[in-house]
Amino acid sequence: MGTSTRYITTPIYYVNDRPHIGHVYTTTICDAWARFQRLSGHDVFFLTGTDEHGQKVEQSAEARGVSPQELADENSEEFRRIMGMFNLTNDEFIRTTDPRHEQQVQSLVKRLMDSGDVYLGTFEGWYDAGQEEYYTDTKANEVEFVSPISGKPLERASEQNYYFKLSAYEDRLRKMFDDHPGIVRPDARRNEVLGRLREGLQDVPISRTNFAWGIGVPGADEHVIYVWIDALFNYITALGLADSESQWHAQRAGYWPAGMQVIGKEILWFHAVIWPALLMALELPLPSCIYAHSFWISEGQKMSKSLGNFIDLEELQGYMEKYGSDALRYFLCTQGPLGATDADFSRSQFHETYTTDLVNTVGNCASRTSAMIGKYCDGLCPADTGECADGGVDWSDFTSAQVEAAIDSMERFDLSGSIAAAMTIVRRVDAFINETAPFKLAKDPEMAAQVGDILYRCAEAIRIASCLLEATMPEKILELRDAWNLGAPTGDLRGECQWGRLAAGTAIEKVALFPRVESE
Ligand code: ME8
Repeated sequence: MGTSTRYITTPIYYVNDRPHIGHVYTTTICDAWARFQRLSGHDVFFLTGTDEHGQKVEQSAEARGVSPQELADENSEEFRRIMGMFNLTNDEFIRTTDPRHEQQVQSLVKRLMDSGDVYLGTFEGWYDAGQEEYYTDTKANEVEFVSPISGKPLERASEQNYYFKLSAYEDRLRKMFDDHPGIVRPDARRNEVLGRLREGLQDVPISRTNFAWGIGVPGADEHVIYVWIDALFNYITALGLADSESQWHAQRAGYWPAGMQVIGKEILWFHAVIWPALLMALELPLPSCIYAHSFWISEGQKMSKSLGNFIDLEELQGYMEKYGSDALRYFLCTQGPLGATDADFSRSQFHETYTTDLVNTVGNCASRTSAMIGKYCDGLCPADTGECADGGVDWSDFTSAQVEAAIDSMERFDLSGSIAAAMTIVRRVDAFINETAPFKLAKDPEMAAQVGDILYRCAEAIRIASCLLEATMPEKILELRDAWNLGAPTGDLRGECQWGRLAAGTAIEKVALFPRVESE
């Protein structure tokens, strides 16, 4: 990726469910990435939203005695509420019931019909009428042609559907993975897709006739476009890509292709195979990266509806009230299931991370440094006279290596790696204070210049680390910026992180960023 525009997307969330930690997680990590790119001066477009069509929504609405649109309106609002609650800075919140999306989906499907990539085909199989479900021949044989649920015989039935010619893209998809191995990450996920790709691809039905809540197939209204096709298109309809007359198009078309499309691992196949094939069929460029993270589990257990153990918004709000919103963001970004393995959300782990990293490291280091500057330097940033022993560290080299590591990790969507580089700086400052003991030197007036030099290095290194941590903890770093008179971010992150930017004489106020919290 070069400089300039950066487009990042989350999945769009189903409105037949209540928002929970999974949705907050994906949106938060995307937010941290988006903020980091903005701090680096890039022109970012960050998209999230809700997936509102399909049979499940229709059924949930029916069960509640409301219309599907009413249900969608109500629950979409719940998801939109997350954005404010968790300090998320999405640039758009798309809804698939927005007519601007619906019209574009129809014109995209029309294009695919015109090019022959979507065709009307007939499907034949063994139908379980009670379940409205087809069985393959093998499966029907296994259940002896009787529905295991109702006990009634399966019927031989056929149905006409529109199909997407996925099979025609098998070779091009393989070539895509050869030419751009980083298009699906992490590696474990790419290998999973490659494994399935080797089994061959079949055309996929992309329309349904057994319910009505969806977007009609152009010219064949009794067919509703399959919710997954409708949903995948959100990533381009939000940019107005299929409506060149629209304002969305005028302002946003330039953001495509996306730099980062973040999803959970359960929807990998749709994003890593069907989505690129659709884009190929539409002759649109492919995203740079589809990143499929793993899952949060809760206190060692898989979260599921039947167990009722989803960490919900109320519980997350409880964490925010107790520890602060930035602490939750920090926990999600550093301890989350970003890689190929699941992560456990546990109270004790949360508390420990908060105490170790934020109270004892970042908070303590900033408060120690600012308190000493208050006490020994009248609250003004001392000048760097070059007198102090560096403690074996070339601070300029050391910090710039960490800055590069932090930026580089963020490019690869390695959020915890990026944060770890910033924390390496903070930990080094802590050790440096212990090694050089400015609080002891300060007892001797002759050592004033040395004390000043030590404290300059501490404050400057903390300032640089804070620039790198700002995307993850925007509120606390703003507090630090205010207390230390660091000004607003300039949009040149690398430049801001250059050693020596902190001017002597800057008023440094004492800060207490992360109060200690008692564990339960
Ligand atoms: O799948 N841990 O929507 P959805 C981490 N509408 N992340 C989790 C999670 C967990 N335990 N559970 C869910 C859909 N997520 C479709 C997507 S996109 C064109 C259509 C997150 O409401 C994760 O990002 O079920 C996952 O992919 C997403 O929520 C699924 O949300």
